[in-house]
Amino acid sequence: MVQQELIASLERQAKTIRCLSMEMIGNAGTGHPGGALSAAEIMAVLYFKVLRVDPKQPLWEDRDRFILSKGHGTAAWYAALCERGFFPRDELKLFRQKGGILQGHPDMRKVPGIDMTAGSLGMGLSAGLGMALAARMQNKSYHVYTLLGDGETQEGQIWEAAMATSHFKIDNLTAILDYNDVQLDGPTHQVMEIAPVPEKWRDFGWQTIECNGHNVAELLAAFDKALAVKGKPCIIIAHTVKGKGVSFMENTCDWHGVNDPKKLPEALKEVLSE
Ligand SMILES: Cc1ncc(C[n+]2csc(CCOP(=O)(O)OP(=O)(O)O)c2C)c(N)n1
Ligand SMILES: [Mg+2]
Repeated sequence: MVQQELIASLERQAKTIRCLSMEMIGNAGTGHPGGALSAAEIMAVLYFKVLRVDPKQPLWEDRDRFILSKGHGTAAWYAALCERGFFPRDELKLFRQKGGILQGHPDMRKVPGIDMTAGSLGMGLSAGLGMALAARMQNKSYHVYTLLGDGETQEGQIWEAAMATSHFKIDNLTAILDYNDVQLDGPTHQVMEIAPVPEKWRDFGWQTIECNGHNVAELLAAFDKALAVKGKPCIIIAHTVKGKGVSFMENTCDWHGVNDPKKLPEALKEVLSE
């Protein structure tokens, strides 16, 4: 596929991910719209270009691993997994419902394509480091990707894992930071400032790459560059907008979780018409 076609198709996938996310959250009347919408392009690029996975063999031993460390962002992840063929669309209707496999937070025992359970923030990078070390010990060539929330990086465990990852010179793991500068209860810089972000990660021995997390071409270039880094881990700092695509959800913590279920049909209408 030529680059322009690839970009256009990934943009379409990101739109589908937004629409399915709003449909799922709308059906359930509950969920986390803000952090799902900010990760739509990241998910599209991962699942439709970057990750070597096979929906027909979800447990293929050489598959790349992906961990959604910000586990509340499941709506976007389930949408991507479904579109990639891991389970049928009907399953999405049971998001956050009894009898379905798609819980609010991801469960590796229930959902094909999910390698790590999450929801308690701060743990995904440590799990990813374990997987990356396992690949090294077993002479496997798979790559591990972990998506972190910016508020999540206030957790101490993230920095313990960051230090260990560079200590072990791990270069088969890429972290992605969904840097939307909003967390559950306010702007991240007000709740507890995490800046200067690239400097902090570099001080911990990481290579850093910054990009616009809603620009598919920039994300593609960032993932390419990250794979070329040798001898140390790399983090893609993706600048994003929480709630991206729904005017009344953008840049606010009010829609971290569902604020007013009655407004969800309007959110779906906005992403459909984008
Ligand atoms: C250890 C832990 N503490 C608190 C929470 C509650 N919680 C869920 S999401 C969230 C905010 C996360 O913000 P951020 O990482 O910036 O995610 P995003 O903006 O992408 O939604 C919090 C505090 C949690 N899930 N786990
Ligand atoms: Mg955030």
